[in-house]
Amino acid sequence: MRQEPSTSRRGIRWVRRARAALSGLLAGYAALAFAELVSAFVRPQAGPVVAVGSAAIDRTPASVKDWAIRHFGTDDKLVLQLGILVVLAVLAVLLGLLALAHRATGSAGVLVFGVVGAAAALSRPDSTGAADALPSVAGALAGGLLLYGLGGRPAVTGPPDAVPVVRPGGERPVAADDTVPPAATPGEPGWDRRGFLVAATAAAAASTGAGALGRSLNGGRGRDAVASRADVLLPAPGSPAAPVPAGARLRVPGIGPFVTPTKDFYRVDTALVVPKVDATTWRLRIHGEGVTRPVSLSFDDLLRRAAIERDITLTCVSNEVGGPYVGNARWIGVRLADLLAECGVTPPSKGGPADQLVARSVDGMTIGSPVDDVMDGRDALLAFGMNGRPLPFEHGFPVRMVVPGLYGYVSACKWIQDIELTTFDAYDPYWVKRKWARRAPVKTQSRIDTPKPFARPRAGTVMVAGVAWAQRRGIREVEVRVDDGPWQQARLAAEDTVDTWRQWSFPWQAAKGGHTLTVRATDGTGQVQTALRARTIPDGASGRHSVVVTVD
Ligand SMILES: Nc1nc2c(c(=O)[nH]1)N[C@H]1C(S)=C(S)[C@@H](COP(=O)(O)O)O[C@H]1N2
Ligand SMILES: [Mo]
Repeated sequence: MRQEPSTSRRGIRWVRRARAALSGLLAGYAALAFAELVSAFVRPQAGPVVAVGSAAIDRTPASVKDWAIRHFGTDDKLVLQLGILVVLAVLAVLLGLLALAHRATGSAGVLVFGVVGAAAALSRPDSTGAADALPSVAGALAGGLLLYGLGGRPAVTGPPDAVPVVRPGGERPVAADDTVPPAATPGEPGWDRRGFLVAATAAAAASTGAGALGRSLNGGRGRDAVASRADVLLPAPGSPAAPVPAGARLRVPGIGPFVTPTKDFYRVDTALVVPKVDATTWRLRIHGEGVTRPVSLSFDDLLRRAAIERDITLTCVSNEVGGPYVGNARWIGVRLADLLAECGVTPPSKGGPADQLVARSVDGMTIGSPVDDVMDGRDALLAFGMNGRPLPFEHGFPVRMVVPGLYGYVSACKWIQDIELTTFDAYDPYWVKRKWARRAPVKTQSRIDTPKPFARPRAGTVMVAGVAWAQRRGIREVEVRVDDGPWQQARLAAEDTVDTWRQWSFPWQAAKGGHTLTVRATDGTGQVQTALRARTIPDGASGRHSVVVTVD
């Protein structure tokens, strides 16, 4: 048949393309695997995916970050890393195809990714120096060499185990095993099919081995930290939290628990790899303007101080009206104000030179709080315990700040290692550089936990219930409105403290049909929660939570 040759040529072209694409993917895989291995000798955070992901997080506009948090919640980091991997896979395939036509150029393209990864790693605020570039560079070299090698043309077009035999008489090389299919089609560059398969399999196996070794070494790095956490004995607080009043917990099905279980406590941070800090080597430095007696404290130094225990509701500025980024926990730690006073710090309202306290974490986060707020008598904590246990790594082990009444991004530095006294004029911390407000006290808010949006309760008495919070001011009243009806008093659970949220419930005589339930709170100063809607940026969402239900 006439068509046959052209059909098989087309077939060969496709085989070559498929091989090239596979070579690209393998090169990308090898690059990431070897980068993982090398990162185990530098720091896991210096690995290219984490470095590029973190650099992307740092550069994400506030609105996109908000969108990501809204849509993916705490999974936003997983989604980001998967996204990076998908993009890398596509680019790897393209580089493989490029290498088919321009072997050196395609292979060199892999090195460009190494440069990008290295630049990202070096640009991180927690970068510890030039070594952070090594994982990306080493990975890219491995990937580039592999792509070059897989595109290579062996000396003869036989399978690699078909050792060419050159007879003394000078005959032409012959394949040692003539059952092997004939050598690659003339003109096709590179390995024959079997040679390619062997080389590709070997490369995949070596990469998998390198990556697995890197993984396990990286995992091992955290062992000291895990051991140090297991060894922590929380001190009995000299000033325990008053027991939560029995009336503070409502028994309404569907309402969030008064104390948020640690495993359900929201998590918001920029860390792609949760920092694992060894408490035995951890230190906290306090220094800066007006600090007449700077100190560097160990974890044991902190544990030896008088501990206090407090119930404090923590809120994220990214929480939408009705959103989940708010939680209430029992914290144990030391009073930050006492420590600051011992260091000679005077709040600006009493003539001190520094009005901003900048907390720095081991992962380079900076969080600025007003010195006046931290020292005004509220229970601002350097916390090492949460709900009776040492802080979980996700929530800042070994030590974090917790300041009642301020959103987390201006107060609640996790994995803290440094406190610097400075001024708002002199320094903008991480989120302020990204257009969030310098000062952000928590806004009065209330939320309907039950019924859920679009629920279909039966007509009759329906329990509407939820929480309301206005840390520092407390909650005085909660009201519910059905459709455009009058505001009606909800029953308030007992108050634990002004720094904790308050549960409320409202027995609603529900008539059939569609209804909108709306809630509003009044804080301890008599201020009614505003109906004015504000976005989360720059200083927290406002407006009232509504839930639409259909009564059957
Ligand atoms: N080191 C560090 N601390 C941080 C953050 C962060 O990104 N990095 N995020 C802050 C924000 S925005 C909030 S709301 C709280 C959340 O604390 P949680 O994750 O324990 O709930 O941590 C704060 N502390
Ligand atoms: Mo936050």
